[in-house]
Amino acid sequence: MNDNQFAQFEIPGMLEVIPGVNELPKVVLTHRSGARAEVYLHGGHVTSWTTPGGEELFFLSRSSYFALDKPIRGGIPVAFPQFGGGPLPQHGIARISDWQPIRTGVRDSGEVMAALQLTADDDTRELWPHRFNLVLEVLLDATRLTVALQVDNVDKAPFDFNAVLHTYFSVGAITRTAVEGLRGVTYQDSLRDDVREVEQRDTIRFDAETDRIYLDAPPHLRVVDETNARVITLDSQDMPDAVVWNPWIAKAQRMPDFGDDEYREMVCVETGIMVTPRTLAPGQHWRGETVFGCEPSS
Ligand code: TA6
Repeated sequence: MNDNQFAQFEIPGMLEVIPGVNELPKVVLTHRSGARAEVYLHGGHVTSWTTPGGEELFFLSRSSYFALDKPIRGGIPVAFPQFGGGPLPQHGIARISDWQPIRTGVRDSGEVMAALQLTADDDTRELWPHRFNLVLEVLLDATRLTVALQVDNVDKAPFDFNAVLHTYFSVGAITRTAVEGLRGVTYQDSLRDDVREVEQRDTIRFDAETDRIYLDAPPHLRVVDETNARVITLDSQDMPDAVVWNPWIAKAQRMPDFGDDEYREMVCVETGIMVTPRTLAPGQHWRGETVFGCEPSS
């Protein structure tokens, strides 16, 4: 990355583009409160969100790859246009592609904004033969991080897509962590041949591998991190489904870019279009967002 390649996007004291791990370029947003966020151009991948007091709220594996042909393990992988397995690479092409910054700024109320874009090219069309624009917009203030995905069909034919923020949260201890807001929601259990059942629990706790897709989930979810006495809130718009995932022991050991014991310090609560793909006609636009908030727990 040469020095002035991204100079036009930088805002002194609030937004810079600097070399990250393995010299991969990352956008660093700093809010006047001291809150910070980091987004790698590789994958359009948010890897860090810290409070004004310096608490890291996203999990990032100490074994993560930072390589152009591999996804980063942790933060917010963007799954597009496919969620999970299928004809494309696992979780699609967006998280293993290189994005470009397209705009940055500071709102009147002080939020710091950065938008990155992935545009279809020969490489993506080789895997997925459609012309699209995918934009990730990040907005940072003292207590919230808003992450929006926008898809434009710039092709002459419709296409179907999934779009997911596959968010990894850092927690003090998975055995003292709870996910709330999903009682009464039908889920598909990825560990039991996608059997569908209704969530009976107000508070979901963890004592084994958990991998469930909740269909038509409520827009407001909570991740209660008892060890750190904090609650992460998720408020989504047009992100109809949610996933709750922890690999637990055996799966953690099978993942080369994930420490054997790291399952203890993370939980994924993912938001987006996971099950029924959305269809975009030529010229159509979709936008979904999740507002992440952090508040002390009583
Ligand atoms: O969202 C849950 C999930 O689909 C799990 O089944 C697990 O595979 C996880 O995503 C991580 O997938 P990845 O391809 O990033 O290793």
